[in-house]
Amino acid sequence: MKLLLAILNHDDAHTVIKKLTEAGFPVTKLATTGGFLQAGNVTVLLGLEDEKVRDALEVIEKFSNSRRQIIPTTSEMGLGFYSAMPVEVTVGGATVFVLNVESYQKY
Ligand code: 2BA
Repeated sequence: MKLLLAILNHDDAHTVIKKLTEAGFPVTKLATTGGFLQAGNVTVLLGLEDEKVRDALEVIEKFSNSRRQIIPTTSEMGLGFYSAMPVEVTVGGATVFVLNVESYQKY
């Protein structure tokens, strides 16, 4: 058994979760925040049999899009003067970890 931990862009999360659920995958949604952008994203947990991992990854890949995002940053210009320096980063699609599950119990 595997645990998929997928970090999704906030704008894709609704569709990805809907498609995973429609395909019969159990999903738990967590509200999370990216450390770099300090912006909200969504992390989903899926526990599933090994042979279903590929199907779930296909759904996540299909409905996750990457985006260019410009963020303001500040840098020290000397003499205490700070200038706004916009930085462009590519966010996503999804960042997915596939973990081995040692044990799975329901009580
Ligand atoms: P954030 O940490 O907010 O990062 C958003 C995007 O900013 C990243 O997109 C990446 O393009 C860029 N970025 C991140 N750290 C950077 C740095 N030190 N310097 C320059 N640019 C940087 P993604 O790679 O697609 O990541 C999207 C979100 O997925 C991340 O949001 C974070 O919440 C999560 N994530 C990505 N890789 C991870 C990892 N190895 N472990 C845990 N979480 C991860």
